[in-house]
Amino acid sequence: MARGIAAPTEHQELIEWVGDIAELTQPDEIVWCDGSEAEYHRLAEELVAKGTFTRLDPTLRPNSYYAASDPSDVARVEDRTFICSRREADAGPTNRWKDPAEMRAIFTGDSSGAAGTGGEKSGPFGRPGDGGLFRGSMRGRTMYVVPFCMGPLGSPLSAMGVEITDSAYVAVSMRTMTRMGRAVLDQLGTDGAFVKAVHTLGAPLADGRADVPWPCNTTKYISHFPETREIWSYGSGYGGNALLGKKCYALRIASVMARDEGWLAEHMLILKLTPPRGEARYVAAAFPSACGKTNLAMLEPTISGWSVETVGDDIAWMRFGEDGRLYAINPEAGFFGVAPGTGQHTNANAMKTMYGNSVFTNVALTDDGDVWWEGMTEQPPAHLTDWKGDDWTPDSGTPAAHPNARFTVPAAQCPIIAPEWEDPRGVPISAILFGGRRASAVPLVTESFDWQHGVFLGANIASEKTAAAEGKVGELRRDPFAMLPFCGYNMGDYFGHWVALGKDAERKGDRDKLPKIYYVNWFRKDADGRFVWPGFGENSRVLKWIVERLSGDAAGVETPIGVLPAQGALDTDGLGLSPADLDLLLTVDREVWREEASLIPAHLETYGDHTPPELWAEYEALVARLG
Ligand code: GTP
Ligand code: SPV
Ligand code: MN
Repeated sequence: MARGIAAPTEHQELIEWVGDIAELTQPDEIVWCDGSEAEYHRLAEELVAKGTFTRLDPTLRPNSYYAASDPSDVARVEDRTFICSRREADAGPTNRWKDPAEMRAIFTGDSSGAAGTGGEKSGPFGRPGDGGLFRGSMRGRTMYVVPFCMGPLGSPLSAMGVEITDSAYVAVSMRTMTRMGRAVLDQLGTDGAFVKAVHTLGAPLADGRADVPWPCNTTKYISHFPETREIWSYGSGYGGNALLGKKCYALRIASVMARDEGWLAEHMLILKLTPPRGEARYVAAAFPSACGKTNLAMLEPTISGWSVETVGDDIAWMRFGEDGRLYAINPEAGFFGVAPGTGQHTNANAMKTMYGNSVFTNVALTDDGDVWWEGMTEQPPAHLTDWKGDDWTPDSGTPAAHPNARFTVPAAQCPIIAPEWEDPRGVPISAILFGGRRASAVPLVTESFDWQHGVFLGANIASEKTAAAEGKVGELRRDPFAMLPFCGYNMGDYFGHWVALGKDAERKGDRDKLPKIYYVNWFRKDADGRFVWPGFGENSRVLKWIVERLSGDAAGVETPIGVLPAQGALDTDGLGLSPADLDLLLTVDREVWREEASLIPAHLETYGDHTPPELWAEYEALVARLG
């Protein structure tokens, strides 16, 4: 950890940029993070002293901390998230757009519109006193310079960034979530490319003003400049808004890089599945936020002889290799997972992963200095301190943990982490799963007819909203490819990119090497509102059918919406599902699906002439099959 202005690098562009941001934001001090364990401990100590962190009992959970956010700063703020492309059409109808010059003026007060050039002004961001949210926003605070790498260091599939932040919570979290510090500066050398990411809590400490445990601002901006590959985040300390390597870079900016360079940056888990006999397969799956990626990635199969290992739980970067196969890396080094619902019976591997070296945000505190949340154990403790800091008992009538409470843990601690999870070449993907929360209509599993039909299924993902973002929980919304909040450009063009990759493969004669695409739904409910499918470890049965389909060993029946397991092909032995349950999970009700199909044109029309004609053709074909 280097204090003061002396930079531990000779990368001139980086040094100048850090100087510019310091001049704009006016921190008391600049610290270059080296990513060492000693630095982590020192920052954690400082956070304990400030009241942001509460140290958990080290005999129960070593080197672990509890943090409670400001009650207003608990999730991603989608309506404050902006894509500032030069042309509004490039942000598309589902992102909030602002002109880049206008957004810069809001941040820096410099209305000249020239990014990074000072002209006749005193600095690159205009004169002090010109206003702008970032001007002086770090006063009284330390500015941390956090060099990070998304993906294994040195992998041709990886990419680097530097986050400047005035939050020590962000700095320590970035150490868990990314490869961070000295080694990244070394890799950057004197002229390596990096994404510039600036984050401020927007809570400067004016003369003598006391700090609070979770500083933030009621004004928030999560802004992306896709053409210049920059991120500016203001006013929030919450993960998805503040850990800029994650959703802001690895999805929003990276999806633009991927479009330009012919690869894919996706909201997907990556898992390795090994059958009792036969070779291991790698599967990627996109489900919307809080819809089961972490759980599927760490699944404990209930069927004997099968094993699952984890490669990633939230983001996949994928590129076609020389051999025509699609290779994926997990760009992250940690898990930032949903705590509620995670327990010994649902996700024992996640529980083991967070044995120590973990940060828990917005969970509840037990009286003996550990953490708890709904679903961790069947019986809640008799007394807790809830996420708001209030006394809590099982009779309180409110959740003890916020529904979007999260754990932050190193991926390497996962007991089933795949040995190849950091392989610089990535892992070859055999199947891609799409899915969401659907109480009705959508079967347990559907196989697409081909890549293009699979793209159509991904484009039509609809899911009931969860607590991962601000807004009404439970409302059904379209979340194409589980990327609605994360696509950094026009979603219609993104569909086109997926279609084009399939056509490329076909042209090269690699059609059969494309991953097969499936649609799954663990969340079907019966008339009493009960989940019909037991989910979690039992989802291995669906993975089994999928892998057996890949090797031609499982039977399927064609339906108007895709191929479903033939009778008896899905292993449901010992589940005790009634014939009515099975029927609900594995049949396509034409009437219901005509209704579903009738909603598709309005969805595709959202993107106007950016919607690829191939998706309209898929829609027409669906309607024809439904009769
Ligand atoms: P993000 O980190 O927000 O992107 O979410 P995620 O997709 O990784 O979601 P996660 O696996 O953390 O699951 C979120 C919630 O869904 C948890 O409360 C889980 O208990 C619940 N869940 C996960 N898998 C299943 C399942 O198979 N069935 C049911 N009923 N619930 C599930
Ligand atoms: C999600 O909301 O999809 C997450 C958590 O994985 S966050 O990093 O906050 O976006
Ligand atoms: Mn996510």
